[in-house]
Amino acid sequence: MEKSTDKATLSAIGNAAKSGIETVWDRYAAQLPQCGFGQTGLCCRHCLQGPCRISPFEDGPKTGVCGANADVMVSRGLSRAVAAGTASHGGHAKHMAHTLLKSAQGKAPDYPIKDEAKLKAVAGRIGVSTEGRSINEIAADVAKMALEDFSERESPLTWAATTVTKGRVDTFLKFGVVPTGIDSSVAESMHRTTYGVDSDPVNILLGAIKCALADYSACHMATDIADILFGTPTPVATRANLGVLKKNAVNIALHGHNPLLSDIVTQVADEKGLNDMARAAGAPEGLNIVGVCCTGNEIMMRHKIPLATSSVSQEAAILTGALDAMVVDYQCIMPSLPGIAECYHTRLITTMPIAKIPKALHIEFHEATAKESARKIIETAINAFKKRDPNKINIPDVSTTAFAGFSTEAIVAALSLVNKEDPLKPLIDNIVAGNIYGVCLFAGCNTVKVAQDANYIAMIKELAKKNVLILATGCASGAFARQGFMTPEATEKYAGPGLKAVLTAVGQAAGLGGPLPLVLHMGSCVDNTRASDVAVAVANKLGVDLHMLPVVASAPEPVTEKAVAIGTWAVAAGLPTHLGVVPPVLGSKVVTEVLTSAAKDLFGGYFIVEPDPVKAAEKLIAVIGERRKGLGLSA
Ligand code: BF8
Ligand code: SF4
Repeated sequence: MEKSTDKATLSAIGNAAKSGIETVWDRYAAQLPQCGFGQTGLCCRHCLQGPCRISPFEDGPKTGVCGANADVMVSRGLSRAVAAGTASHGGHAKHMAHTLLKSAQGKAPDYPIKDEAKLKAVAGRIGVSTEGRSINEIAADVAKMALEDFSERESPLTWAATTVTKGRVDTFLKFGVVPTGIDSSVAESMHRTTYGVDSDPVNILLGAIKCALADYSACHMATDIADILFGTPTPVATRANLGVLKKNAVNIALHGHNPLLSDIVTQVADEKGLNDMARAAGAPEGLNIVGVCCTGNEIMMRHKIPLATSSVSQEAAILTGALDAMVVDYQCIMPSLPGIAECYHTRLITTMPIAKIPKALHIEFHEATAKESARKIIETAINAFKKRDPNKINIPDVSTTAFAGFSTEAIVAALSLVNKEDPLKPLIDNIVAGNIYGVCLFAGCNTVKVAQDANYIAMIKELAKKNVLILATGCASGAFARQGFMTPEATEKYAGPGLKAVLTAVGQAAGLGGPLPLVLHMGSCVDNTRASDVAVAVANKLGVDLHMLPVVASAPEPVTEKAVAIGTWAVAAGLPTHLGVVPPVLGSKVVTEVLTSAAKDLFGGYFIVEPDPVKAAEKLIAVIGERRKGLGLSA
């Protein structure tokens, strides 16, 4: 099977093969054929009487030992995946909220509030008064309200209730899926899916949706606080792919998710002393910070840091032989990394107490002494550089320009150059006129189950041709960045005439002298909420609800439980949501039917599972057409 469409990744895997180093693709091959029970969701290990499996054939068992049938097993499994995703985004958001509080209390001096306007905007939205109060007083109240969203409360979560349309809130109330606590939603999901609790598959799925809405709240909170502490992104030009590693610099990759670590390391890497130290160690170009995965998106948008790679190809950064340290926090970090680093001089540095990996070097990162920890990390990388083996260095000469940093605020600012009084009007007018046929948000990961980036490339070409505006986050951003789709040239090459005209008009108003890039990079996975903010603003302005908009989402190469949680809240938000990999639900007719059809009657959104990318694009275009007709627009 083809492993990747990306030349740089293939070159790095080639290095691995020559040196006898195993990569994710070799480990996948060793797993084949994967278990059919697991693939269809028909196994359960929720109690010690198991594991139980249900036979998809006539003659095998139709229930587990306790009597759980296929529908119960599959819905419980899916619900637990959503809960795990929510716990991850919740952990990230809570970490941010605690740091904001410490910042406000003067206990985290390395985290001053950078974006006071964003702080005041968030405060205004959630009802924290700003009149005559100091920034730290406001920040402390915002942080406390954020922390209150984690435990069980009587009213809906602040970060859910204040960020969606009134219509959505009513729908969520009607179906009893309003979350009342982020952590408590995770706990409730674990409770109701343990041995002998919820055995009604539809009720279990509604529970999963409630938990997914808690995930949404956590994502939105994480984005808000990241902007408050580190600045709201504005468009920047940088580069992407492994060619951003430099032979003559100390290369440090920041990998994981939370900007609490990566932003500080990036800031400290600008210090002259550390760059002098790198030069004295024999690296004439000093320090070179690069990003990997979502934290890579965070520092790409805020600091123009180039994105080396992402997701399924994370090992490739080490396989260049030129990476001196890979610094990680949490989530999506393959446990294989230290084993690969060991074949080179690379130091794999873990930083979080909940995310250690044997054989990695652990330098614990504390908010109170953040910059000090960051300096120690960088010094470790410089020392590792001295041990580089020149014979092992093989950096693929592959990288491309990528424009990033299209936050909601940046998009509104660009549109206001076209219409100052009413920035959303040009966007809406062009949707109405059909110059923008619809909008597709690409999110999620790369998986070993698809040749890396292949689905993204095939889908974007089809959608752009039909004038669909493309937004991207997470490793979808990584894919489009390294494949050259985040450039004005891609707009010229692939956009249909209507879309090209709009992107050119806005790009020229913004002084770019050409079109905006074909893909608007909205950030990391938690930043999917930036895209939903744009959709909410448009819906509110049109006086309709989200499920009526010609807006769709796609995760063409999904991997993680976080992606499952995000996909589930996208459906609850009313978006038709495409998955390019079949999730483990086919063992249950009820669950499959609810996710792909009945959900539409309840929420307007539903899953479209289609592994063929061209067919998937056609289906999304057809759905956009239906939505347009529903609004009385030309289809
Ligand atoms: O949160 S897209 S592989 S890095 S899960 Fe992970 Fe998937 Fe990448 Fe970011 Ni999102
Ligand atoms: Fe088997 Fe039921 Fe236990 Fe699951 S909960 S392992 S189906 S007995």
